[in-house]
Amino acid sequence: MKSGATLCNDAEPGNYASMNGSTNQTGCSVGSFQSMTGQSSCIGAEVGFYVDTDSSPNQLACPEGSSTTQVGSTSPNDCLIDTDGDNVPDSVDEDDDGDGIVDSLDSFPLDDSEQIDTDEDGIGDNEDLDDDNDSISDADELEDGTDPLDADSDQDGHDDSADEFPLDPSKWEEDSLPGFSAAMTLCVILIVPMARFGRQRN
Ligand SMILES: [Ca+2]
Ligand SMILES: [Ca+2]
Ligand SMILES: [Ca+2]
Ligand SMILES: [Ca+2]
Repeated sequence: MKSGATLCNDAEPGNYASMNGSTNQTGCSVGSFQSMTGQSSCIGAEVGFYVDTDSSPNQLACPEGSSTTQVGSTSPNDCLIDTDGDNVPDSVDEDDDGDGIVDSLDSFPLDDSEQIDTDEDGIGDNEDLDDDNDSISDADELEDGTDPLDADSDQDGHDDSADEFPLDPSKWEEDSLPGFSAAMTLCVILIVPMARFGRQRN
């Protein structure tokens, strides 16, 4: 206020006056701003914003896809990558892509459209047309009643694609006997008649 004046001046934007009788205003420090006149304090830059100059009337937003971790940031360097744009940077966000699956359980922590890769071929189950990589498409497996997430639906050691009875754990091909491999089945077919023939000759 000038000597002899009867009215006080309001502190200007970017400044404040904290005490009655102030003869001058004080500029806001870096990391804070004041957009209004006549204020007694400044406001710390909000999360996602920074102020890198003194006496600033406004705060600056971080570039898209980045955020600060706390209020009062003083530099654009405080803006860190924030994949899901929730103002929690990836470095401190437990779910970087914001798909509801925490990073430690998410096979695609930076892709909110994928979470699981059953056959670990690098293509997420949502995009992968053959989730268990047994050469039978998910659509065909659902139609056939086999498990699209398990290459060996009946757990008999023979993948669905090589199993004529993919839902019957006791056999996997037309000529196989329950519990016998194809080679053993062939032996039984050949040896039993030969043994009989041998007995007949004796
Ligand atoms: Ca985030
Ligand atoms: Ca996630
Ligand atoms: Ca896959
Ligand atoms: Ca399949």
